[in-house]
Amino acid sequence: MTFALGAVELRRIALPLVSPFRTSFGSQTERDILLVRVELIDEDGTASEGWGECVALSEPSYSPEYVDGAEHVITHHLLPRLRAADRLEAAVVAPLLAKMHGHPMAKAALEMAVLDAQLRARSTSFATMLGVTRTTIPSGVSVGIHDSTEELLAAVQGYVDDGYVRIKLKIEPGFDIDQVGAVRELIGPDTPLQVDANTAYRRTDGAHLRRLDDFGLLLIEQPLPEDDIVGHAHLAAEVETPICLDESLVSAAGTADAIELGACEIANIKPGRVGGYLEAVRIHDLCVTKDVPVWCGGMLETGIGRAANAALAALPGFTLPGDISASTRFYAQDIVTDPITISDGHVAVPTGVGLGFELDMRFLDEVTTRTRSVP
Ligand code: OSB
Ligand code: MG
Repeated sequence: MTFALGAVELRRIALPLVSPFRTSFGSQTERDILLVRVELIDEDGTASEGWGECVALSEPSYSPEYVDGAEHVITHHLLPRLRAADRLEAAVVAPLLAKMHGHPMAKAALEMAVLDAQLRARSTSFATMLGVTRTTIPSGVSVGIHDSTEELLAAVQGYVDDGYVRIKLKIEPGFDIDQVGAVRELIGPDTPLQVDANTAYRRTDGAHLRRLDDFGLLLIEQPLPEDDIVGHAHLAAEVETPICLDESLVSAAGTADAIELGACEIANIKPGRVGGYLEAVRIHDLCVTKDVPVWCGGMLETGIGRAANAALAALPGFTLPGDISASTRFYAQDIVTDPITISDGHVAVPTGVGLGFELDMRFLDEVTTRTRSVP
């Protein structure tokens, strides 16, 4: 069953966060998200709808992409190339777009919408397509930078009470050693703890970051700028805590190189950052053969991306808890009728058709700020 591309709609939504989320690259209070709706038409003329979520943030502060840019490149450079294809399915999206450099988050949103539609057309789920057998996955939470250590500890305690099995702390110079030590003291030695610097340190910070070795962390995520692979390799030799890459990993080929160089002892896989779920699976497979543990990152997704991530993270190489928290960690209300919830520290792997979510169209319309049909 292959498809022709029918109607395409780009929708922007605004969702307020339940509390500000601050990282070393900035603070967010609201999420401005681009959704892609596609129709795939099968040989009999039957249309199937699919939705993709673009994880680009409002500003190019995490990576070079940003939501207005993603909408522009999709409209003017990516969609015309999909329109020209006569046999569309998720597997051909990346090859069709390969001549356009960069923009992995924009490409991933398109591939995701096509994937959702084709799975629905075939009445099957993403979990089934992936062949996963786990029915639940452990749930970790990402905790932002706070104005004081007291506020940080209160936030962490709340997430521990919610049942999260792994805590990740955002850090930056001036909000690191003391705060991580205080959290370790609060949660005790046995609760898995890790940190994420979002590129806030420099090569000369090795001795400083080595002080984190005292706290029994699972990993240090992306301490150095994304292009500094050799710096991460040096740091990995200097610091006992494993070095994990996030921003640096944008493809399977680049991930293989980073592993080869000793820069990537653990991999954070984010489908949007690497151009889609199919490339994410290839990175997972590569890491399994290289014995590199992987976990699934997050980008404050709605129920669309959160469902797909929960299925992906059920693959066997995802041996560490991901940033797949309950929808309520970020949003008072989700745009799906079946938001991800946490129970006993775990989230259920979605089994519904498509990527595994159903939209709450009433609420979606309420939070929509703009809808455009793209020819
Ligand atoms: O670096 O992992 C990151 C959110 C936005 C951009 C980058 C990152 C994050 C998070 C939150 O840490 C992860 C989540 O969605 O829970
Ligand atoms: Mg990160």
